[in-house]
Amino acid sequence: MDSSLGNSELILNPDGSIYHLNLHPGDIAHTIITVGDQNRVHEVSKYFDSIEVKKSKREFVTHTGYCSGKRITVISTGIGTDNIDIVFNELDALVNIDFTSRQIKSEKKQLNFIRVGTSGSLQADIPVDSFLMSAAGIGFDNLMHFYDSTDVRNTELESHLTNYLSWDDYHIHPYVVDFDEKLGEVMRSNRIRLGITGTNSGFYGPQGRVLRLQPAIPDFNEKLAGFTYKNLKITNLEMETAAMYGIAKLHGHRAISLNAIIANRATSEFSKDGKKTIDELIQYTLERIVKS
Ligand code: R1P
Repeated sequence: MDSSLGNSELILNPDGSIYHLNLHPGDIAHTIITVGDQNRVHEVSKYFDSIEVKKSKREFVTHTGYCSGKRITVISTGIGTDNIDIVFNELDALVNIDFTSRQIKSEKKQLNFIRVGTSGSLQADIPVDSFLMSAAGIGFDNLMHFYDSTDVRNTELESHLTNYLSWDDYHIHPYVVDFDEKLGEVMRSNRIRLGITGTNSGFYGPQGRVLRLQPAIPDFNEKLAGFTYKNLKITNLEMETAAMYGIAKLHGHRAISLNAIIANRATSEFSKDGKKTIDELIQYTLERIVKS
């Protein structure tokens, strides 16, 4: 039986690059920083000593270069878990699928993913302009339910949360995936707090923001903020972490999500200089990658 991947499944551009990312195998390093905003790619790569690859398509901008002797890729994912599905599957394909034979390689390469993103805190005591590392991601979107993913999920935390929320009427089935502990150790310091991150499929209603539309679930953020598991609280909301943890783990890669807290939803504050906070998190991240 022909086990090669069909043209409609592994889609390559006429120049042989992968469909959405426009990248060839060899264009990426094994250490990959992901950012949401494509303009943030340059904010990371400006600290590189040299840049050897600069490619883009749609919102997916990639720079690969060297930072203090370490080869690093920085790529923008755009917003949301739907984009994470595309970016993470295509990055894995670049290292673990032979584009000529269209066969999955027998020897797998492991990638390290580090998200440098922004997020809103749900806890009054986690101030704007602080850093937060996601010990786990709770996906309120459905992405991981489309994969055979039970083995990589923290089903114990999932059932605690489901019992606590009692949201059966809302047809929401949160999935939970833990961070990679080894990468967590590399990125950890007194400067960065640990928490459980909620990932949702929108910025307004799905994160409890009310402008003109009324929410279906009353006190969404307050309810999340009240949940505790093994001394960790749900600390923040954003739109990528749970999916990146899930897809990375399913492929056998490592992933860690680092958040610059630029909003505090409990106190209604927003950072006066979020750009500076993000820049500090970028420098923090690069320092730790280079040292590792
Ligand atoms: C929403 O404004 C976006 O900001 C956060 C959310 O996860 C979402 O992608 O992260 P980034 O700043 O990394 O994009």
